[in-house]
Amino acid sequence: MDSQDTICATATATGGAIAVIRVSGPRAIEITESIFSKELKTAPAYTLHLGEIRDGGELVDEVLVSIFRAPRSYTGEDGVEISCHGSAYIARRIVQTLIKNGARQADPGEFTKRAFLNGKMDLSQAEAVADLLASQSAAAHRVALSQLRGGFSKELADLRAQLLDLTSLLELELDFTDQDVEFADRSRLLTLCTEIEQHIHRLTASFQTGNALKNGIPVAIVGAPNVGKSTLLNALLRDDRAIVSDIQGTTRDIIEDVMTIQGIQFRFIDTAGIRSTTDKVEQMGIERSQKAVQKARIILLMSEPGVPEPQLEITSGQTVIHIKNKTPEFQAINGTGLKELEQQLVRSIPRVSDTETTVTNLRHYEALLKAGESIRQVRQGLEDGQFIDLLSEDLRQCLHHLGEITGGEIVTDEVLGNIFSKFCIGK
Ligand SMILES: Nc1nc2c(ncn2[C@@H]2O[C@H](COP(=O)(O)OP(=O)(O)O)[C@@H](O)[C@H]2O)c(=O)[nH]1
Ligand SMILES: [Mg+2]
Repeated sequence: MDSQDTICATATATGGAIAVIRVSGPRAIEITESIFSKELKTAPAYTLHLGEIRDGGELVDEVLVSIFRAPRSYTGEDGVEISCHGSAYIARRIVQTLIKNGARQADPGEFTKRAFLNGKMDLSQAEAVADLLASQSAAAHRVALSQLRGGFSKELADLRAQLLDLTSLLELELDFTDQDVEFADRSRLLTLCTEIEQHIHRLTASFQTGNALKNGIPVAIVGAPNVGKSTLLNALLRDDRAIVSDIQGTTRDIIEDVMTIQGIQFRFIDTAGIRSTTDKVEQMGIERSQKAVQKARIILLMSEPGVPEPQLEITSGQTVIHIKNKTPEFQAINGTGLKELEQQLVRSIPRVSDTETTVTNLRHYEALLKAGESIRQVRQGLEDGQFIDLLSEDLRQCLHHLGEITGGEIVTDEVLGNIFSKFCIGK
């Protein structure tokens, strides 16, 4: 990718009343002017211009052109946004005309990539742009927006400052070890180190919730055949999603769908009733159910009078909600008790704090795990009375992994490619 290129792409989805074509790069204004009915060269930043787009002699559309000038634009470059009538054909024609006149079709995420390369945002903020576009619930939206606005970046900068403090304290001691003097107070080093370790740990711990919020909290509905699992799924989804019948073994595969309750997205998973069976297909379904149960964050364990709950192995991060169906208190079939169940589901999810960072991105989580491991080694070394010079390498590693998140450290083209190729074209 040549950052000297001028790129263009349609930035809006098809089907709207207007479409917006984005142009960015050193020749953005000049190229647009060459197909526009008015002069734009001297147009000040943030002005709007009504005029016509022509392809050769042919009128394509009457449009509104907005002017942005470097560095005060999304990408940090000169930019133009052309609002035209919302026809996929018109938008395509305008992009083609721009290309004919010297622009290049943008790659997915290329506008945001340029914003990152030009220092308009760090890597974690660029990733938040994609999360924001994909957000399906109020909670996911809130986390993405906070990350986009630099909440996480600020926290990482604080951590970095603490680590640099620790480094200089260590180096101070290193200067004096030659003279056999124990200079810096090891307990002070240890306190600082433990604080950093705990801070990183809090961030990695938030990933479990963060990741679930982004993709929907997995909730498995489990119980013996015929207790009403599929009926409950349909009730929760307000939809006839799963087949309900009084024949045991009706649900043979897992069925899942998402539903947002009070701003939190849940991913409900109806499982095949767990029983011993000789039917090969049903047995496969039961095995899938067991896997789904292992991955679930919440388990709705269903029974009915006279039918016991199946025995399950529950792991520490899982919440179990017991439901006794076909009783006066709960009837999946007519929605009795459903509101209370939904309240219970919402209450079982830790509220996303507005002040504390919630990590939602796997790449960030992995970098934080590595940073946490490095700082643990430093702490261990301090406790064991290891030589200081052996610890500075681990400290450097810790800084390096934190730097990977914001892109402050050198990030490879492969990492960048991975991140931005997931964006849509025009973003
Ligand atoms: N009386 C009553 N019957 C129910 C209720 N929920 C489900 N059923 C019936 O129980 C049978 C099995 O339901 P289904 O949802 O297929 O159970 P699953 O095998 O656990 O998925 C069906 O005949 C349902 O109509 C309920 O709340 N009350
Ligand atoms: Mg079923």
